[in-house]
Formats: sequence, C-alpha cells, structure tokens
Amino acid sequence: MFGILHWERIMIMLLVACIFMSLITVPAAAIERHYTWEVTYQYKSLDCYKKLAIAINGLTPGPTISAVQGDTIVVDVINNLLMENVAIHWHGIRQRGTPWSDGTDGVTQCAIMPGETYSYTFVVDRPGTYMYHSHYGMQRESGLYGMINVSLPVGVSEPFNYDLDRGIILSDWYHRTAYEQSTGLSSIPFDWIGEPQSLLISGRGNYNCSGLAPSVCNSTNPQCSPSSLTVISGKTYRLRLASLTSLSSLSFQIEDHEMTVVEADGQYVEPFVTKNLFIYSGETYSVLVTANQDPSRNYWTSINVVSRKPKTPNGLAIFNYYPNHFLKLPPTNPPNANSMTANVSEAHPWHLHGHDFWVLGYGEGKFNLSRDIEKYNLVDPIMKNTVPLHPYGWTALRFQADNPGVWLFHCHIEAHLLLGMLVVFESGMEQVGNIPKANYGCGKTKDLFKP
Ligand SMILES: *[C@@H]1O[C@H](CO)[C@@H](O)[C@H](O)[C@H]1NC(C)=O
Ligand SMILES: *[C@@H]1O[C@H](CO)[C@@H](O)[C@H](O)[C@H]1NC(C)=O
Ligand SMILES: *[C@@H]1O[C@H](CO)[C@@H](O)[C@H](O)[C@H]1NC(C)=O
Ligand SMILES: *[C@@H]1O[C@H](CO)[C@@H](O)[C@H](O)[C@H]1NC(C)=O
Ligand SMILES: *[C@@H]1O[C@H](CO)[C@@H](O)[C@H](O)[C@H]1NC(C)=O
Ligand SMILES: [Cu+2]
Repeated sequence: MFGILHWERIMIMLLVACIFMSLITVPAAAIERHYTWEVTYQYKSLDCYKKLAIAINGLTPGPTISAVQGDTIVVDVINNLLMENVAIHWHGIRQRGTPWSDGTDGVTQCAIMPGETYSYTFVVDRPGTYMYHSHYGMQRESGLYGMINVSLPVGVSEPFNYDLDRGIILSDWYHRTAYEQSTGLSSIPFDWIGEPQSLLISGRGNYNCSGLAPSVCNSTNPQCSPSSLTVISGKTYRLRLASLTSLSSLSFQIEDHEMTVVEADGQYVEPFVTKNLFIYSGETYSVLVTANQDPSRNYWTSINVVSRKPKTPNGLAIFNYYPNHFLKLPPTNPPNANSMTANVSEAHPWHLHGHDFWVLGYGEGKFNLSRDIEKYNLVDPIMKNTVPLHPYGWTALRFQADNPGVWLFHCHIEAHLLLGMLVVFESGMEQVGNIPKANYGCGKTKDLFKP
C-alpha cells in the first residue's frame, strides 16, 4: 500500500515537473539544425584576379547560418583540402557547456586533418549577429568564413523596428596565398604581407586587371561584378555587417543614406545615427537604413581602409531601388584621402573567446592604473567581444570568468595572431565536463591520448 502511494506521488511529481519545465523553457520552438560542410580548394575570381580560395560546399564566403535563439547547431566539417588542416571558430558564440566546440587549433582541439570529419555542436543562446571563420594558421584569409544570424523566437520582438533583414560580409583580399604569407612571416629576414590587393563586399571586389592575361584576371568575369542590394522605397532595412578582414580596419558607408546603429557584437546598443561606421576585424554591427532617397538612381555602398596608408582601392557595391537597376561601372576608385595617416602603427582589434567584456575605458600613452582608473565608466559601459586597441594607447576591459574552458584572447589581424599576439585564459577546468575524444591527439596519435 505504502509502495503504491509512493509511486503515485513520484508520477504526479514528474508530471508537474514536466509541465513546469515546458513552461520555463524559453524558446519553445528550439530545434537542432544540422549542416554538413565539405571544405575544398576552389579557383575563385572574387576581385577578377583568379586565385585558389577555400570554399564551403563550393561557396566563398561560406553559407549563412540562420537560426533561432536556443537552437542547437551541429556542423559536420569534412576536410577535403589535400594538404591543410582546418579548425572553425564560431565567433561571438560563448560555447557555454561546450568549450570543446570553440574551434581554435591547438587550444580547444587538434585541427581536423585532411580526410577527417569533425562535428561541432553548440547552442546559440543569444539573438544577434555573429560569424564563423577558420582558426588554423592564416587560413581565414583564404575566404573560409561566413555569417551566423540568430533571430528571436516567434512572438518576441527586437527593441527596434525594421521591415527586412540583409547580411553583408566585409573582407580584404590578397593575391598571394595564406601559405606564402605565413612562410614569409616566419622567415629570416622577415617578409611582411603588405597591403591587400582589394576590399570585398559580400565576397566581391574589383581589381584593375590591366596588363594581366585574361586567363589570370578578367575584369568582365561576372563573379567579380559588384554585389547589389536592391531596396524597396520606404522600407527600413536591418543590415547585419561583419568584418572578417585579414588586416584592414574599415569605414563603411552608403552614399546619401544615414545609418542607425542598433547592435554591436550581439549586444543591443543605445541607437545612434551615423554616415560612416568604423568597423574593425572581428566586429559585427546591425544598422537600420531607410530607403528614403531618390529611387530613380543608384547609390554606392563603399568601404575604405582607415588608420593605414591607403594603398588598397575602396570596395564598392551597388545600392539601388526596385525596380531600377542601372549598370554603373566602378569609378577609378581613388583611395580616400581622409584615411591618410603618417603613422606606421595601427589599431589592434582584440577578440575574446567564450565571453563578452565591458569596455571600461581607453586612453593615450602608457597605462597607469592609479591615474587611469579615474576614467573608467563603471555606470553603463558597452559590452563587446572585440575592441580596437589604438596606437600608443590603452583599453581597459573587464569580464566575468564564468565559463569554464580554455579561451583565446588575441589580436584579430591574421598576421599578428600568427606572430604570437595572443594569450590563453584557462578558467575552471575542473568544471569542464567530458571533453569529446575527437579533441585529443592528432591523426595517428589520436588513440594514444586519454582524457
Ligand atoms: C536571419 O534569419 C531570419 C529568420 O530566419 C531571416 O528572416 C533573415 O532573412 C535572416 N537574415 C540574414 C541576414 O540572413
Ligand atoms: C572574360 O569573361 C567573360 C565573361 O565570363 C567571357 O565571356 C570572356 O570570354 C572572358 N575573356 C577571356 C579573354 O577569357
Ligand atoms: C588600370 O590600370 C591601368 C594601368 O596601370 C591604368 O592606365 C588605368 O587607368 C587603370 N584603370 C582604372 C579603371 O583604374
Ligand atoms: C607615431 O605617433 C606616435 C604618437 O603620436 C609618435 O610618438 C611616433 O613618433 C609616430 N611615429 C611615426 C613614424 O610617425
Ligand atoms: C601614476 O599616476 C599616479 C597618480 O597620478 C602618479 O602619482 C604616479 O607617479 C604615476 N606612475 C607612473 C609610473 O607614472
Ligand atoms: Cu594586431
């Protein structure tokens, strides 16, 4: 008798628990999204100059991951590069509970060797704009990157309004391969990578092919015609911007249109209006743009290099109003004189894995804690995962070490990372659960390692 009662009670408790759980699980529609990505070399003419790039399922940049807050993402990465390892980092995703899926070669995993498949599993626990990219050597600059777009569950709305949502990836492009560049950086004497040959908007740029064989550089190749964003007059667009440049700090603008910045690195920001947005490698922003100009002409969307001597021509894309689309050839594209600086140093965008940080302050000259602590904003500092450290200056950050794992903190300039501008934070390792066996050991040594 007592036994039966006991079981009944347990059943009722379980039932109550089930109902309660289903009520508190926030995104009720959370699902698992499964992707299979084959990583290969492909010849691409992204800026008209033909070079070997790295593609995901044939695409450079790679496909956009669109998910809803709370979804579980599973990506099976098949490395079909013949001679190169791969590791993919999910930039801005904190990997709470899955630190082994952070995708940093030599830190959270042994890189995926040619012929191998590795499965990344993680939850996108916050809405916002993120990205993914290779975190193996300087491989990112071969085009192995893309955007992650996390939207809110049905019934929950953003704290701002827009009609349509578009993604724009900004990058710079070198004609030498990442392999040649990293070899140069490790040789004596040191061979610096120099300036990129072009800037890309949504994977398209325009290099001046004059003097080159058309088999190498064909300026009428449709692959390098400028990308276009066709808008409907009167509508407001949310543009999700992500900078994946190898080196360049950029200014982004749309001719005659103002932008309202509403999100940065996956955090809502106090909206502000601007004509030029400075965006550093590793940063993401959402801006709202209302199509409120003369619809009978085209406008240029452009990016230009800031804080370096501008040897790289501006990147251009077409911003036009439906149904008008005028074919307009790129202008001679002189570098923007405003971005000229005489100084050889540059901003270093620092990126932290696994966390966001508060930006408490920044200043010029040598940091002095007892003096500079007075300048800290402890009231409403912005929260980011990437922040520029300006030449001859300092930036003060604070973060909560609340995510057990090993996390890279590094400069997002590919060459600087390769040269060692990085540090690893090890946090609460005793609380990290069962690390998948696939993260231990490389190739033939894989079976020798025991967790
Ligand atoms: C982001 O995802 C939402 C919902 O799936 C979709 O409507 C929107 O077009 C996506 N935006 C981009 C830039 O991919
Ligand atoms: C250049 O590309 C265009 C468009 O793909 C093609 O029609 C043309 O034959 C190419 N020119 C040369 C010289 O390869
Ligand atoms: C391309 O380069 C050639 C030779 O350097 C130059 O004469 C020409 O004006 C350039 N074209 C453009 C569109 O910049
Ligand atoms: C760059 O700027 C810093 C600080 O303003 C100055 O000390 C340094 O001499 C400058 N270097 C060059 C090469 O102009
Ligand atoms: C740091 O600032 C404090 C307060 O202004 C000053 O007393 C001290 O001399 C400074 N230290 C250095 C090393 O400059
Ligand atoms: Cu740097």
